Amino acid sequence: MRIGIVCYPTYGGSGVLATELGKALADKGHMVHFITYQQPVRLNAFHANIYYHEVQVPTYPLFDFPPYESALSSTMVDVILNQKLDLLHVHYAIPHASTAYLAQQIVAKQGRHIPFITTLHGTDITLVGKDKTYAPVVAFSINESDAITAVSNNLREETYKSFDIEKEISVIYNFVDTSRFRRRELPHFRQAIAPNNEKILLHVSNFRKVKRVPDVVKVFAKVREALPAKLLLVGDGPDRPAIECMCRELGLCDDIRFVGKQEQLEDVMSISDLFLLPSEYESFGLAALEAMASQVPVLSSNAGGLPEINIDGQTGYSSAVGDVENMAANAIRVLKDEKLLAHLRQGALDQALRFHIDNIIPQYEALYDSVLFGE
Ligand code: GMT
Repeated sequence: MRIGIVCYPTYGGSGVLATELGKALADKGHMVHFITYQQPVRLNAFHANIYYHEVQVPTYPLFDFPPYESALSSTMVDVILNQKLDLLHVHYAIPHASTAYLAQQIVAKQGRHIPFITTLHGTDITLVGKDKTYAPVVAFSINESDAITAVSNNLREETYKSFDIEKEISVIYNFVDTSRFRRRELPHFRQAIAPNNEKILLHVSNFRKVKRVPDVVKVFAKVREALPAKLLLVGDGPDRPAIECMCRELGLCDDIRFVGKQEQLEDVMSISDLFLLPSEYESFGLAALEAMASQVPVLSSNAGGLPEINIDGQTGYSSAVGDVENMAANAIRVLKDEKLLAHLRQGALDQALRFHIDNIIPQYEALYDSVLFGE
């Protein structure tokens, strides 16, 4: 098939997932055309079946807000017609579903039918999407999609609760490439971070309010009182300056390391002992799944789709949102008990294998077939 993929090309989970999906489809012989405003971060090697089409957004003195959506729809039209795409798969509803709808209408005038599939990822529904500034366009364009998928049951339910959706939303879970995310011994790296064999806790996010990064630091402060430990904070975002202040105020600067955005996430995961994800909401929690594949147990909140991924007592533990005491108690218990840590490590790996890329890609291919051929 000739598949157009539209996504955010940044470090966010939806862009990562869309890029990994495109790479896997290309490996299976499909022609994949990425249409984005910059090269997706995980699209970092040449592949004969992958094409990248950059959306150019010209500036003009009249534009306080250059019309990105129009540029994106026009680029979609160009790629659909010139690359003879069979279908479009757009990730994150805003604005990709409405721009796909517009492109579909434009090429229809030229006698071409192009179906589009919308994959809902999380805040496109639960936070930004249902804001009344966007809601009518989001609801309309989801309903106009030829197929709709959500990355967890929880997100599917949230979408039906938030919008008047007339169509079936299929759940296709996110996936992980367990040959890339697997635990490897990296003694030099580990030694550099934890020279006295301290336990290593890890958090990866875009440092937005919904991630509750202050809870990560509060949990770590309690762990640090109980045992020698280091905290790695991966990623960047609006809350980072406040978190840096918090570390200074708590006198934890020597034990907390901000490592910024990381491409070699699998290495960071390989040296970690526990992954912390105390989010206010998480449709899925892709980074938690990547941690599990690296045999890192997860301590998460029980918000959104997280209980579908992180099974309490098997792959880690889950706590109520904001229950820092409970999360810290779990962390201390796990880190002090090597047997329990080993049990959770194995549980995490077993769970990650259920979300193995090879189990999920055929579900997308079957969906494409059903959209194109009604099978
Ligand atoms: O909302 C975000 O944090 C960004 C968004 C994205 O586009 O990366 O993340 C969402 O999609 C990911 C991939 O499906 C999920 O793993 C995240 O749980 C989800 N984030 C939220 O629901 C907050």
